Amino acid sequence: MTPEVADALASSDPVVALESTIISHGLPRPDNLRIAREIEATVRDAGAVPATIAVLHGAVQIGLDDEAIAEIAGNPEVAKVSVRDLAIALARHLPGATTVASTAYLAGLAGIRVFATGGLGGVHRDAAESYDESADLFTLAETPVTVVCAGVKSILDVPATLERLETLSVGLVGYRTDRFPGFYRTDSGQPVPWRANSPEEVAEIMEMRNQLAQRQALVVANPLAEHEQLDPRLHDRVLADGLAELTAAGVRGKDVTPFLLGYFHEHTGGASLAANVRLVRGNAALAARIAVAYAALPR
Ligand code: PSU
Ligand code: MN
Repeated sequence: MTPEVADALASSDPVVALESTIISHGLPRPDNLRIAREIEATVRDAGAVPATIAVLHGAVQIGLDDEAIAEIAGNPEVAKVSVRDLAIALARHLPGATTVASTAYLAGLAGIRVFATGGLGGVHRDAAESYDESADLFTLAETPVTVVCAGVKSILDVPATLERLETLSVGLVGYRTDRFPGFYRTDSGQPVPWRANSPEEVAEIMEMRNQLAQRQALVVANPLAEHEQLDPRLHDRVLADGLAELTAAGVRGKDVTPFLLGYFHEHTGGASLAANVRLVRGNAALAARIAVAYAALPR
């Protein structure tokens, strides 16, 4: 853990956990390094300490220095490390970037209560045959962190993912919206059961969850503004082409999500990348404001 993060946690100052798979596998090199630093700066500007999480040199890193963030962004050998991969990457001293699942898990261990990402993993569109459901869902069912995201990635089966979140008792509120966001798109076409209108309201909900000893995550779904989203027609066309390519190329397992995100970034002339950066930065800023409001609650 960096001294800055350790100090902030020791004094109950606001800290926001950030994942590293989005840097290594979700965003194209070389822009990813600059974007990773911008996301951290966004958290700082909103009054919290960023703690980007990864595994390097046989240790869990909570907070990355310049060298560590450059390694995650630039080294193609960095593995995508979910919860089940953590111990293996650590034991072998392999560099690894943590997913939503493993970042949430490690943030929980470190005592960090708020986490920002782009979009959650979930149930894939062909799941009835492939059984492909992200480990993010299972981990969020037993990890009491608040995750700020732009819904789940639009490459997924969104209604099925919402059903799974309900079954797993993962808390879900829309941030200033009654619609579940669609990652690159403002609206996934699905409603959210509850809405929260301020960081203070989210902090109150977090506090009530503590009092109920709830061990599931709270998902705060924060949409892109409509004028910031990826053009829905371009989105739907590129997604259809990407899914066809995925099948033709026989991509499976943990390569599916990076493949589809990469397909978007290559086939939208930079528009999906711009939307992705905007939504992650929006989530980082909101997460910091929630962490600030939570730290300010009377205890
Ligand atoms: N959100 C983004 N980009 C990403 C991811 C999320 O904007 O690359 C990553 C997260 O690390 C998430 C992972 O946990 O994609 C999901 O992968 P899978 O579907 O294999 O579980
Ligand atoms: Mn999967």
